[in-house]
Amino acid sequence: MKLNCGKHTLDLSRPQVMGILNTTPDSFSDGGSYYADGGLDLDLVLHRAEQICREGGTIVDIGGESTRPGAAVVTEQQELDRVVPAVEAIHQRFDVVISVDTSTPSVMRESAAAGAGIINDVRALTRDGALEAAAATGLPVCVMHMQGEPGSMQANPDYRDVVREVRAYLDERLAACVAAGIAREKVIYDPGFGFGKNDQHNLELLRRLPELAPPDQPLLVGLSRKSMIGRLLDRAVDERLAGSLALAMLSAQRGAHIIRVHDVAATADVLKLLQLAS
Ligand code: 7PJ
Repeated sequence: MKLNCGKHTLDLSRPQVMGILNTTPDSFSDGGSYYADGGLDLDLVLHRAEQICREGGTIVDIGGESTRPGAAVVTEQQELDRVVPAVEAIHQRFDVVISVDTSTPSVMRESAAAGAGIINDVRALTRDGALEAAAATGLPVCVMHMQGEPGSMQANPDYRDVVREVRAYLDERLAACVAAGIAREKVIYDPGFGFGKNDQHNLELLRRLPELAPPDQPLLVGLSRKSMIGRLLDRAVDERLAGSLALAMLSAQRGAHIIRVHDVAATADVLKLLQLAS
């Protein structure tokens, strides 16, 4: 399976590592890392992008909105200011696919113009104008499942059959994407681990990962350092590497094509050995 991302093509016959770069002041793991003197520092952003590339990441995922419960609401202009200059700077210097983690139509359009290669939307292109904006870029889109809204989604997640419900939602978003003119093979499925799911829901989604997407659809998984690992293993955010690696390998074995992570080098090692031993 191949994924055409503008001037780059990703080979999804082996799992690809997507490295996380949050240009937010307040994300749970790397929030505020790229700020100096109160503003976003593009040199720090470029340093992180360089690290992701050097360590074996083939996609850099740039986000300008924290979806952590309780995070500050970001305005459209703030998001544009955090994301678009970062996309432009990375695009000029590195031969890597740039993914933008956004639900905002103007951020999709301007990021694509600045060189982005994937649109990654935790709201699955449900905001007004998002489907049209994403379709107009011609880029692949990642549609993620979420139950509820970031501020309250973990209060009381509720499903009869979490796998069937997540799958049905993603199938519905695929149909909406295709109706809007996005090529079917450019729609990436993502169950949205931790987005309106308790630990049992997340574990059931992991166990039955192959049921979550049609076999010919790209599948992205994000579990890196998430609070489920913290709760199941009783580990603080900076003690979740082993747990994250275990889940990255499990996901790849169960069919994930793109693994979204903070710890790129360690994940790339694990996936390389998995490939060699498969
Ligand atoms: C995900 C994401 C995910 C996709 C975040 C965090 C929260 N995008 N953005 N999938 N998670 N596609 O990293 O813990 O799971 S932000």
